[in-house]
Amino acid sequence: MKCLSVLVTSTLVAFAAAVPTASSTSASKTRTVTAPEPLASTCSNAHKFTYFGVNESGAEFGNQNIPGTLGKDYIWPAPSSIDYFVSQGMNFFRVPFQLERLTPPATGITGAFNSAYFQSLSDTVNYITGKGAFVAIEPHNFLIYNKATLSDPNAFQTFWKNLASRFASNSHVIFDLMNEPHDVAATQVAAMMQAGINGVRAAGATSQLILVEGTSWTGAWTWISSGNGDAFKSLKDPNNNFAIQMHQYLDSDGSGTSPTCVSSTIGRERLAAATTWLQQNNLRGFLGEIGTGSNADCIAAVFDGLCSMAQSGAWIGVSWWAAGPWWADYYQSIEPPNGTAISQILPQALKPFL
Ligand SMILES: *[C@@H]1O[C@H](CO)[C@@H](O)[C@H](O)[C@H]1NC(C)=O
Ligand SMILES: CC(=O)N[C@H]1CO[C@H](CO)[C@@H](O)[C@@H]1O
Repeated sequence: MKCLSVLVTSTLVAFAAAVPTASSTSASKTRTVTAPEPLASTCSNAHKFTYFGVNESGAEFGNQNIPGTLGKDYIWPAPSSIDYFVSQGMNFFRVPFQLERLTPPATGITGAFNSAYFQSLSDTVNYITGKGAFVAIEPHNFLIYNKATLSDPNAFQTFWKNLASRFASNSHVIFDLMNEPHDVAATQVAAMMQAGINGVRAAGATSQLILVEGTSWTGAWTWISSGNGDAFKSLKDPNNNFAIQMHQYLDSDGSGTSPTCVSSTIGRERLAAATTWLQQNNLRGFLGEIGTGSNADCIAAVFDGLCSMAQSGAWIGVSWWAAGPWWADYYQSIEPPNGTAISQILPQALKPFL
C-alpha cells in the first residue's frame, strides 16, 4: 500500500468509510491514511472488466453547424490524450462522431462518406488500435439525423454495412450503433439495433464486438421502465458477440448536468435492476457513460457502483464521460493534464479497477 501522507483529507476518509468491504476493522482503520487498496482487497470477489477507458469527445461538437469547420466547430481527440490513458493502463476509447458530417444530408445515411471526415475518423481509430487499445465508434445522434428521427431499418443496416466494411479487418474496432435514442418506442429502437447488427455482420466484420443502446438515453436506471428490458431480450447476432450499452449519471435527475451526487451509494442503487436483468437474460452489459463531480459522495458512489458491477460479472466494460480537447473546466472532464476528474476520480474511483 502506498502511503499518501499529504492526501489525508476529509475526501479520502469519507471515501474509505463509504466503501463497504469484507475486511477486518483493523484494515479499515489503516485505510483512512492510505491510498485506496488494490481492487482485490477493496472490492472483494470482483471480476476484472475487459474494457476500461474514457469517451474521447470532440468530433460531434457543434452539431448546430453542419458540416461545420474542423478546429472551430468540432475537433478530433488529441493523440497525447490517448497516450496518457494508455499509459495509465486503460484499453478502451469511445469516439463519438456526427452522422451528418460523415454522411451528408444531400445524399443521406446510405450515401457516400465525406472523405475528409472519414479520414480523420479512420486516423483516430488507427491511432488508438495501433496502441493496442480498443475503440468504439459511435454516431452521437440520439437516433436523429438532419432533424428527423431515423426510422428506416433498411437504411440503417446499409449505413452500418458501409461503415463496418471499412474496419472489417481491424479486430480492435467496436461498433457502437447509436448514441442515446430517446422519445422513440423501445421496440422501434430495438428493431433499428437489430438492423445495425445485421449490417455490421453483412460487411464481413464478424469478429468484432457490437454495442447496442436503448431508448430513454439508454439509461441503466430506466432500463426496465422504458420498455428496453422487454424489447432487447430478443436481439440476435449471428456471431453472438454483442453487449448492451447503458449510461448512468448520479445526479438527482440522472442527466449528468450537476456535480452533486444523490448519495455515496447511488451508483450501486441505480445499476442494480439493470444488473439483475442482464444476469436473468444471460446478456452482457457495457457502461458506456458515467460521470460525476469530484467530491466525496461522488467519488465513493462511482467506486461503489463500479464495484457492484465488477462483483456481478455481468458487465464487460466501463467508460468515463469524458475526455476531449475542448471541455475546459467542465466538471466531468478527464482530459489530461488537469481536467477536473484527473486529480481524484481517476486515482480513487477508476484506477482501482484496472
Ligand atoms: C488547467 O490548467 C490551465 C493552465 O494552467 C488552466 O488555465 C485551467 O483553468 C486548468 N483547468 C482546470 C480544470 O483546472
Ligand atoms: C451528460 C453529458 O456530459 N452530456 C454531454 C454529451 O455530449 C455533448 C456534446 O457531445 C455535451 O454537450 C453534453 O453536455
